[in-house]
Amino acid sequence: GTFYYLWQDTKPQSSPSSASQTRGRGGHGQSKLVTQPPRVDLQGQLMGGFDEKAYLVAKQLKPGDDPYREHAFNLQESDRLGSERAIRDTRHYRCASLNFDTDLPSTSIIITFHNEARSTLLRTVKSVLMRSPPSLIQEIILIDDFSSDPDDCQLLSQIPKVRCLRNGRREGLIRSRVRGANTASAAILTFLDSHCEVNADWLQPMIQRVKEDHTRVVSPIIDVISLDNFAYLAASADLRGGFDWSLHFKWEQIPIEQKMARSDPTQPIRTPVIAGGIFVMDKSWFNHLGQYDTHMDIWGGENFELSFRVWMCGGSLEILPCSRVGHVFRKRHPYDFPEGNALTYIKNTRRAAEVWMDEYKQYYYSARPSAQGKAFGSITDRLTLRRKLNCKPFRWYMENVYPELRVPEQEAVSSVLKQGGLCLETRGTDGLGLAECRGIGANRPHSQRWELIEPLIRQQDLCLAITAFTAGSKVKMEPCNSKEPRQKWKPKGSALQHMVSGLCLDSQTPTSPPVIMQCRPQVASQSWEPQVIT
Ligand code: UD2
Ligand code: MN
Repeated sequence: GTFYYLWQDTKPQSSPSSASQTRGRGGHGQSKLVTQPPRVDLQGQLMGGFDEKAYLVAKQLKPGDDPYREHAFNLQESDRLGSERAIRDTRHYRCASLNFDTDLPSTSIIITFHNEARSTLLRTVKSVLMRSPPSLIQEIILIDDFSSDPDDCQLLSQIPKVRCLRNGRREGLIRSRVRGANTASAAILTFLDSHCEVNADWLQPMIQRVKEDHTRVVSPIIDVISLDNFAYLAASADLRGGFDWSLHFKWEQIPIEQKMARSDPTQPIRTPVIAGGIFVMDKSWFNHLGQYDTHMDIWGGENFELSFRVWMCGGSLEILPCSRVGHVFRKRHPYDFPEGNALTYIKNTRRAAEVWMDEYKQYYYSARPSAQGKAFGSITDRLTLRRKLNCKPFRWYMENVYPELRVPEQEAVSSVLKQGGLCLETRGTDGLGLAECRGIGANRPHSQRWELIEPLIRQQDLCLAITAFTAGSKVKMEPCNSKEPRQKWKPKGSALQHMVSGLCLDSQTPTSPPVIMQCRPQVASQSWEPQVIT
């Protein structure tokens, strides 16, 4: 369950002295560098009678204690920062000029935690109160998942709008969030981890998107708060959520085709899965879709289950680049798993795979052989839910939402690519041409034996690639790389279409080397019949 992430740090860093500059003054492009805490009088209103000093002082690191031991981040640094601080406004500058409806609906913020550090928990709550339009915050619901000290939560309920619910036993984050959602009074739910800091205008873009279409489930860009020094670092705006077949979450680059089509950096980014911790969802949509799988325990896997369910049952997932929330990413779990970390992750992800992944679950089991035979409880209710909601098959998800996720290579089937009586063959080191079909046996450099493993058209470790993205460009052979856009092809009728340029493989005349041309159905020079050979 470790996260890895990429960040960019291109914009000028604010110096401590610039923290005193007021926002929006001067009218220069750089005037919104820092997201300010509010003026002191406003803080009084926001925090009510809550005695912040007493709350923090009661639980401080003792001299000589390892600052990483209890929370897997540097507690000393977190405590030193206090309950609020200015952070850099990490959004693209064009985000600041977006407009939102004046009558946006309010939201219930749901934060579940188990033994969170007081300083990070308070900063999370306070950043929400400070950096959100008050009218949008209906309430902040804290679910104390049976932490050792009930006061961690209880004392915070002295802050206006903050409510505290304590579990009578350890439930894990999934059932805790459902408990929070069930008592929420607003029509929109906002989930947060307990060690976050929200950035300027984080909430409006998300509520706006959900208001416009209640089936959207939206996430911010999750900035990185360093677990060592608590520096607030801008995450790259070109990432989305992805995973591998072992159901391990990862951040990945937006596919090149989508990136090229993005002219407006404020536009939402479609994402196959969400990281899981920070998202906004319409409450009735959350309930309609079956909330969460409450037989999942403690931590992990619920983000896949929710993501598959949202996409396959008629909704969508997106990341909104104009909304930024910082989160302390850790390298290990600071808390215990009653059933053990590995078994819990397997149970949860097995449930997600068994309910949602259809025949594709075989790839999950090959990637995670230890999952086979492990207990995962009954999934009857979730299968019934899937049927009742009339959700699409996982194949649809693969084809329409996450085509970049390759299914593991099947034993390759070799075939010739036949055009009339001629066959496509390689010539020399990287050239190509058409020649009389000689059938099998011929080895490189004049091989006619191809393996079509979408998206690649390969001969051993060399793959068919275009040389440029324009009509008339030649094709050649080069070392295979399934991430290389020039090597991505898909069948289109009897033609072979290059996925990114949309152009088709064309032999022109049998004597000239093949090129890519505008696709024309049925034209002989673009027809390539694969014929399996053994
Ligand atoms: C990520 C998500 C997290 C969750 C998880 C997969 C982000 C930023 N974080 O892991 O929200 O989706 O992936 O399950 O996307 N907690 C409890 N009870 C428990 C265990 C945890 O309340 O038994 C709380 C915990 O205090 C925290 C939240 O659940 O507030 C998420 O736990 P985490 O921070 O350890 O998970 P993280 O960020 O590694
Ligand atoms: Mn977290």
